[in-house]
Amino acid sequence: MTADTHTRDSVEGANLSDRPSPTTHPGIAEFVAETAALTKPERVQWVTGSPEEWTELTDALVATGTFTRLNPALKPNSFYAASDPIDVARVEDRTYICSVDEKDCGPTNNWMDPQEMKTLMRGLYDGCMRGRTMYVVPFVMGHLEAEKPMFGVEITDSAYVVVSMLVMARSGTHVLKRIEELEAAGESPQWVPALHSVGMPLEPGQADVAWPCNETKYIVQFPEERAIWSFGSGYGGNALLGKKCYALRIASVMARDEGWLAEHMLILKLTSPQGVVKFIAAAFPSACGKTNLAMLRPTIPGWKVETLGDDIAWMRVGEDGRLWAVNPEYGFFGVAPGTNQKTNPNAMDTIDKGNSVFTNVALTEDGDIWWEGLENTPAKATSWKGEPWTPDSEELSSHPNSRYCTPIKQCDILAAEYDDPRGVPIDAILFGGRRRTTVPLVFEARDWTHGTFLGATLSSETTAAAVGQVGVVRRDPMAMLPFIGYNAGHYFNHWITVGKENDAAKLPKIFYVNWFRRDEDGGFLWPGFGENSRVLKWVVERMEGQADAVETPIGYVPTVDSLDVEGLDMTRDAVEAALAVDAEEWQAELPQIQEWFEKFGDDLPAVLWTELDGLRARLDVP
Ligand code: GTP
Ligand code: SPV
Ligand code: MN
Repeated sequence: MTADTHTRDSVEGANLSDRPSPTTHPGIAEFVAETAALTKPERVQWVTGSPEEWTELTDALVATGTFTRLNPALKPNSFYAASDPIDVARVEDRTYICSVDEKDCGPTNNWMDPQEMKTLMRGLYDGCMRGRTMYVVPFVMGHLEAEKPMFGVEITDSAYVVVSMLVMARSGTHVLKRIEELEAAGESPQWVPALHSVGMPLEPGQADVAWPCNETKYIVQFPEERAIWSFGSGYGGNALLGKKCYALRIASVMARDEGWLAEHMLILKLTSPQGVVKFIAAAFPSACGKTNLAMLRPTIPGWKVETLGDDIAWMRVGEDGRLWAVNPEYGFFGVAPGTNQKTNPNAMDTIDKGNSVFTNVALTEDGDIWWEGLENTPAKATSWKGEPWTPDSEELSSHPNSRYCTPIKQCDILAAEYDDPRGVPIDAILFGGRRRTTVPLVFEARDWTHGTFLGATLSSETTAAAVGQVGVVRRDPMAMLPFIGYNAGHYFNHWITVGKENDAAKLPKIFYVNWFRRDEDGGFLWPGFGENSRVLKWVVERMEGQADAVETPIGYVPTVDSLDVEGLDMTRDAVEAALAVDAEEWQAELPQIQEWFEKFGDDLPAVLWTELDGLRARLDVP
């Protein structure tokens, strides 16, 4: 250690110990003290969640150039941010599940020995917060009043992350108070330590940049310890650690151990014209339509959709044998491009209320935001890269994974049940992906095990939500490929077990959908968005025993007449094409599924092989 850093250490040490510890919780106090000693920040700030603090944080972000305040007449209390172009999406190849035993991580995750990873990362964290503020964000995923609240404490050196966490998760002093109360009552509440740094210390006199980050990135989960270490990125899924890292990767491990499910699913409430209410959960891979379906405005008369969640569902079998779901989040972190008053009016109304952060979209001259697909194309704008942009520009104005971050409470169609810690009983689960061919608009699984097979073999084109090639078909089981915190073979088995140990009649019915099938000219066969209400109607009518279906080798597909296409500008041929099950196309899937299953060796539940054999036989392949 140089004399210089030594001096700074002592100053910082004095700084920290001068203050009374803001928490009586020994574990949290220790996490904060140890992290400060390692990362050596200039100061430590406990995040309260007060409006004054929000103002201070956002003013500071405007001062450093990270934020541009949007025109308050158009988007009150809202901000524009542009990231470093090397930090725009989740980094799956830098994401690790550091289980003690490599076998528990499974063939679909990156693994490193936890001690080795910690040694490596301690090296990166050493002094990484120099010149910065270390923020401590107490948060809870799900309800504070839950029977067993799912607490977390995120330490971060990014004010952008703090502001985003305040939107996306219930955060601040009231959460810390609750942890302390439970602790004092001898309940030892569980909390996940989540450490985040952008990995860009500031030397004395060094000017900051608008989007600090590091070329080296690590997004690491320690499943046995229930701990998260993230380094080098400020982007949503890599940095807002309550979201994918906790509510999916760590929570999926807790769910395995405790007999529940942590899933990459939206939750919606659907009411029919007759007043029949159904709750539907749906798992589609990243940037494949969850937010849009969750907030759908039905085009068919008399039907109503209300939103409960757009990204994550935690589901437990209740005493009544039904599967009850809650959304652990407090905001939406939605894909911007393609969102407009036609495709998703409810999202537009939510962000128009303000209190939102927009990242990597375009900034207009009147201080509003714009992106590809939004109405009122501006004559001039500044692109996400900070360059002048016009409609004639060759480059996109907005990154394809640009996002809005907005409070869920601002959504006009938020269902009242969102605030119920018990959640809602799920009637149907939809799996779906982005496939140009092969997969019909909708079909129904034969039973829970077959539904698990459909989930386990879910395939979709890759999207801009993760760094890497876009448009490549891959298996994305239950839309959880990047989010299963343990061996995916064991995860499939967990799903099978939920079906076995419970009354199948009370569990949700499982369906599979594909809004993205194309015609010969490359156009979408199905109009999508609000028109997807027609598919939801068929799903409800199937559950009520009212809609016809044809039994095909892959499952139950609507008859052309059972799908309500009244008023749709679609020929009967086009509807048939959207629903078609082509035996040859499905035969071509078989070797791919076989290869996918072989990855898991003995860890794949045998019944999934049986399901594959059944499909093969029904497709008349010897
Ligand atoms: P994550 O937040 O990444 O988990 O994604 P998501 O599943 O919530 O995806 P989202 O609803 O934001 O949709 C991603 C993209 O798909 C957007 O550009 C949408 O406009 C587009 N999209 C959504 N639904 C449909 C649909 O029914 N048809 C078509 N063609 N596109 C759709
Ligand atoms: C996803 O990629 O599935 C998202 C966005 O929902 S992020 O939270 O950044 O992972
Ligand atoms: Mn997601």
